[in-house]
Amino acid sequence: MTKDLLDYFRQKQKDYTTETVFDTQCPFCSVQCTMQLVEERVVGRSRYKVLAKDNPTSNGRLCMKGLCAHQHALHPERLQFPLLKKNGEFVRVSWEEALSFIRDRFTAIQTEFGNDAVGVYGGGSLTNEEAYLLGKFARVALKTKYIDYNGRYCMSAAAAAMNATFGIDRGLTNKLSEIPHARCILLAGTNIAECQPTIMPYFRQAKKNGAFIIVIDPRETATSELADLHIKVKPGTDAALVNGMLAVILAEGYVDEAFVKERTEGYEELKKHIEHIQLDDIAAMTGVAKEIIAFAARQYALAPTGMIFTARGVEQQTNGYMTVRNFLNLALVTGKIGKIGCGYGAVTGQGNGQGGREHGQKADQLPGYRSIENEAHRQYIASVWGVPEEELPRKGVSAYEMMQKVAAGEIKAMIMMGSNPVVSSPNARFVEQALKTLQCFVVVDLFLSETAELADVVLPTSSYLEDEGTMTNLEGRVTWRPASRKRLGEVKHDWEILCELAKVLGKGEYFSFSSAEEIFDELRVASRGGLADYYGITYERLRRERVYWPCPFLEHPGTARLFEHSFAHHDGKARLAVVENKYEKEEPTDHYPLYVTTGRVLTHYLSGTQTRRSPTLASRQIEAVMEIHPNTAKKYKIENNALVKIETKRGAAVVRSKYSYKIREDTVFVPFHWSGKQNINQITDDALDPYCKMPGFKICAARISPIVDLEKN
Ligand SMILES: Nc1nc2c(c(=O)[nH]1)N[C@H]1C(S)=C(S)[C@@H](COP(=O)(O)OP(=O)(O)OC[C@H]3O[C@@H](n4cnc5c(=O)[nH]c(N)nc54)[C@H](O)[C@@H]3O)O[C@H]1N2
Ligand SMILES: Nc1nc2c(c(=O)[nH]1)N[C@H]1C(S)=C(S)[C@@H](COP(=O)(O)OP(=O)(O)OC[C@H]3O[C@@H](n4cnc5c(=O)[nH]c(N)nc54)[C@H](O)[C@@H]3O)O[C@H]1N2
Ligand code: SF4
Ligand SMILES: [Mo]
Repeated sequence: MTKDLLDYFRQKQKDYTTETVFDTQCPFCSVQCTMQLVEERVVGRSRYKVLAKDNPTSNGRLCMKGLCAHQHALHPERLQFPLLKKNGEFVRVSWEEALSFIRDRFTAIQTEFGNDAVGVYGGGSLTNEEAYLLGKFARVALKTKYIDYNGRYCMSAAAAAMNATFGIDRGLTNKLSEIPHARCILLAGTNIAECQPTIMPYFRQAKKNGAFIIVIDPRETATSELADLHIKVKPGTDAALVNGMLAVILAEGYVDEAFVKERTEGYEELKKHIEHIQLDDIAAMTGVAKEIIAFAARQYALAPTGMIFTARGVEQQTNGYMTVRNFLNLALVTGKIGKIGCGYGAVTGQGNGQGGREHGQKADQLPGYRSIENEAHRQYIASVWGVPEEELPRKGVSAYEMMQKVAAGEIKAMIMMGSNPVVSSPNARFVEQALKTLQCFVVVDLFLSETAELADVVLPTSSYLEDEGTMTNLEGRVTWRPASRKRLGEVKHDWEILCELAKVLGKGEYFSFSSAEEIFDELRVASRGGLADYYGITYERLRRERVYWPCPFLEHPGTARLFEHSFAHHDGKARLAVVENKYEKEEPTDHYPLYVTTGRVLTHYLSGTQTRRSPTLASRQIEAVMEIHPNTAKKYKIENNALVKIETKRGAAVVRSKYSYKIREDTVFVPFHWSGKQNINQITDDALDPYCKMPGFKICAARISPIVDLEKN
């Protein structure tokens, strides 16, 4: 080709191709991997590339969900305009009409039934700024005590347990990069390989360094492939299993006496309790041989360093709180905390599962982990917000209890921001029916989700590509998510929506923010002096680094490792707890003979609103699949890849069978990412943990039967 011709084509290419690069952070899990979306416009068409960006948490790795996230964000079904239901149909309306409608309905309902007749339901996908503002909106603009969020279904058991034992709750007590220093790692009810895949290299490195890895899970998973010992525990029995391990540790003298004496309270009671534990009983309860229990106990206790990680497998139980407390007992009696390679981690779930639980979305909480029932805390936050302390509501109730109050007609209106409980709540049919009774239901979402379908008003919000803000990742590190893509249609950011709603409700003066950074600056002050102290963290700093909280002043480096010298209780000591082997749970019966446990698969995320809209991710798994042992399947005449009806006392779901030798014969596993007939939450149990109100998603008793294949008849 001649040079002229080449120049001609080069010029032509320039005319027709533009490239825009958007720096952002994955909208999905708690690792918060960083990336660039490259948008190429070629002759009027767009092409997208995703490039991983380095950061000290995931070191430039992305999993396939992150690589595909833009597919839902750019999906044609993204909401672009406010919708109002008129005669049962959604019609496009202006923001003005939507906001006036909400103002009129909320005001009328509150005037007639009181402020608490309106509830607020948030989510762990919201940025810190938005989670903070949602809490402030409930307390200051609506003056309602009823606010809670989907993290109740996620982090509440571990959070409550850490608060009780340590006096503070931060997902990981140590930074991820300490994992390779641990010589024994206990992974209980956590499937990191599918749920936080980009942090797996830390565990692989630990193994290379000689760590002994113990996985406790009723299934073999992509994570248990790493294990030196896989304990295939009977679902729901982890608390007893740990009692067995503690019995061995105490009996064989592996207790770190000096640590226990100096740094803990409650050892005598624990010791008395553990003396009565019989390993034979524990083996019978858990389905794990006593030799295995003893072996695991010795491996952990005798290793020079060790870390324990739990996630929803042990936490989403009606004794999730007590179970986590027992894992913390294990770390404390062996002195394996507060040192390099020694610590605990509740592997956080959602992108902002950590920050979302610190700044006031929770029923009993004010920003900075302050308590809404503590007079000094109320006084401080009231002063930051410029409202009289006595006007701040008191504590409300947990997420599922709010749904019960909706069903009972006590909560008559609701605003939901960032959750899809029609798919993700336990006993989902009940929740769906309850939400239908609301006199005014407002949903703020990216899509017309299964929950948004039930709303009177749906407000369109911006995605991770468009909405700047901060998120706090699983390490307790605050991260800054840049976002610069132009918003579609009339979309507004969640925080803007809250500011505008506050304005029409006559409270605009408390919500006069014009950027996420301005909100963050108020959050910094509101969190100052609290347990989750963000005061020393600024946007300017976050643009350069990811900062661990607590970070009380500007020059503070952030706190990577907690509890080196003391715990956060007033006397500096951690609290050991007496944990029973058994707490009441739904158990299999003749009529409902199998355990069902629920969870996740690699390619889908939570209620699936987002990942089911990504062609690449959806094609990897298009429907809900029940993992079942072939022996169990034969017993119930279930063929492989066949449709199966799965029933509990609460209802039925239809899923496809998948034979697997990796699961216990008394248990089936179903992911919860699908809706309609496939929604497994139609059958899950709505019993709540009495301490933290976590539902027991991970265990219920069910029966299964084949769906008759019509073609064969
Ligand atoms: N791909 C993907 N990744 C995600 C998410 C997603 O939806 N998809 N969601 C994010 C969120 S919000 C969260 S909370 C996390 C959740 O992360 P995880 O808690 O790791 O995920 P789950 O699949 O819910 O449950 C983990 C394991 O618990 C096991 N399990 C079930 N019952 C028991 C039991 O009684 N005892 C024990 N020991 N184990 C049990 C299950 O077999 C499962 O392998 O993942 C985050 N990352
Ligand atoms: N059976 C069973 N059920 C479970 C679990 C289980 O293990 N088993 N796990 C539980 C856990 S751990 C969790 S975290 C919950 C989560 O369950 P959900 O709270 O339902 O979580 P998502 O699917 O993320 O729903 C979020 C909704 O918010 C929208 N959204 C996403 N980003 C934003 C945003 O920035 N702003 C706004 N306004 N909307 C946004 C999405 O489109 C989606 O419709 O599910 C729980 N349910
Ligand atoms: S889903 Fe989690 S691990 Fe995967 S890219 Fe996103 S943040 Fe990273
Ligand atoms: Mo979660």
